[in-house]
Amino acid sequence: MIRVLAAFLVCLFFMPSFSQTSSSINIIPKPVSLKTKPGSFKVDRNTKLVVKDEGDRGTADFFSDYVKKYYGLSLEVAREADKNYISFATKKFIKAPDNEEHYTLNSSTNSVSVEGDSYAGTFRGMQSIIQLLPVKKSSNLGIPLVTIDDQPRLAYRGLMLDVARHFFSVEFVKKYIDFIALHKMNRFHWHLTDDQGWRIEIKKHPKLTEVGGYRNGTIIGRYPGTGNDNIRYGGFYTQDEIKEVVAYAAKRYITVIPEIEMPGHAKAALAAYPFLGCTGGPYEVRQTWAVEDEVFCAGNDSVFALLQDVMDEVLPLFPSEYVHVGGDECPKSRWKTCPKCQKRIKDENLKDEHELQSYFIQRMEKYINSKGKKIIGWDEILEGGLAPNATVMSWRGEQGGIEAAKQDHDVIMTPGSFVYLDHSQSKKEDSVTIGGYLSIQKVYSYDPVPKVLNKEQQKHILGAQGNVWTEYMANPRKVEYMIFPRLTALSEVLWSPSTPRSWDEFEKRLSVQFKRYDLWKVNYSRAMYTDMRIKVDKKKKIASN
Ligand code: TNX
Repeated sequence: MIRVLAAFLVCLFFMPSFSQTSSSINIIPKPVSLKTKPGSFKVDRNTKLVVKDEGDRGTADFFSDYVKKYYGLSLEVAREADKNYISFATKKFIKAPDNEEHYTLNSSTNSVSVEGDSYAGTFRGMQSIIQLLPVKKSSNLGIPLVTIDDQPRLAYRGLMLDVARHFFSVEFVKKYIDFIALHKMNRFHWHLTDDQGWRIEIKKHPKLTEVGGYRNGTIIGRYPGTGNDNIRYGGFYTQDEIKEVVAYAAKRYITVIPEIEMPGHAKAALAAYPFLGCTGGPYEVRQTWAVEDEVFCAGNDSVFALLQDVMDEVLPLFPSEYVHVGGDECPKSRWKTCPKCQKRIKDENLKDEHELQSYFIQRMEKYINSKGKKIIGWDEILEGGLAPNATVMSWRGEQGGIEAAKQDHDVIMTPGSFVYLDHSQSKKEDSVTIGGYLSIQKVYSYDPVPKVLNKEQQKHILGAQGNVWTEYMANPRKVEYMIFPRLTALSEVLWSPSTPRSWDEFEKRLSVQFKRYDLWKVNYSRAMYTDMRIKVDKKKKIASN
């Protein structure tokens, strides 16, 4: 007995205790090719971060900030070193590489080096080094010896945040962008306007934020609610703050795509400028959730003039080639009884209000295209005819995306049943959510490229995105809880080859990632384990009956 106990204690002592050894590499998303050797590289205070090209400086800075923040170690950046260094280098290409986020990573006892095909590739490779570090604060910072050759499967790997239903500070938005970066994702879709709030300063039309940025209360509980808190709520980002966020994201090779909703989800704008609606108001910024009947009037040219002014200020703030114009959930009831809208239908020879919606989007697309940018719209923009150059975000399942790809349009997949991170992640959720049930296993099982499309059509699937609608997320802790761990599963769906893929193998790496969440001090859901326990208990019960 004593011998058994002694053997157990010896085992415990030698157990890696969540630090990584060459036999347990837990990188998520899983690299395309990974080889390990015994041994490790030790990071210590004398380790230099070598950067030969100033373009890789930001990557070294991100790494040194991370090591300082989570392990309390300050590392110096240097031009060169002959031993004990981590180098970040980018290949110089004559022509643009096929997959610019490709990188290689090699570690030896002497050094660690990442080489990217582009600065972005080098940055993504640096994220793999981060994932090779121990998940507990430790003075022994070992990096296992590996050879990695890696690149993403999909070019568009996004996460959206709705800041209209609830407002989030610049500080949290930056943190959110870091979460995206830490998962090797590259798009931040910023849902900036909706019925419940207009969140971006427009200098020519200041009331959009002065009035549209605030509501006089919010419903309590799940829609339709048990009352209203009657507390004034709101906020907005100044254009300087927007620039700050865009620059912060760019340093992480993340593109920010703004969304300005039209013709529906516009009540906050109507409250600010009532002439924008069909009835002329008065309107209030919406205090409850669900779909709103009051929308932008499609028969009034002044509406288009104002929205063009908005675009004149929004487009230059975002280097993104895309602006998202919404297009979803636009009830047609007001248009049906609005003389101006009906006149427009007649004058433009439109069949019905669905075609009027297409007219609206196409007119805005023309303007946006003339400024050198492209539009993205939710899949409702297919109804009544797709705008000629539009990219479709398919959210009501995949059908809209499939249809758009067949019509030769680019597509971003965001189907509710796989990537809506506002849905419950447990059948017994302990806080209010919008409903539904989206387990992490289901997210992990997703393949954004539909098999019903042929090879050419599949090329139109740029990638996919997780959507975070915040009706029931009133603070950052709740957002963290809803995205973790499902975001981690999504990152692998987007980056790693679709085969082989095994939930059981992923789950082992994920259990280590949970420790990393602890290191980051983020809030996350453990529903995955409690739900499994419920399943096991149920099975046991059935077996014993
Ligand atoms: C539908 S997805 C919406 C949002 C809601 C969301 C809640 C989409 C284009 N529109 O306005 O917040 O459902 O899950």
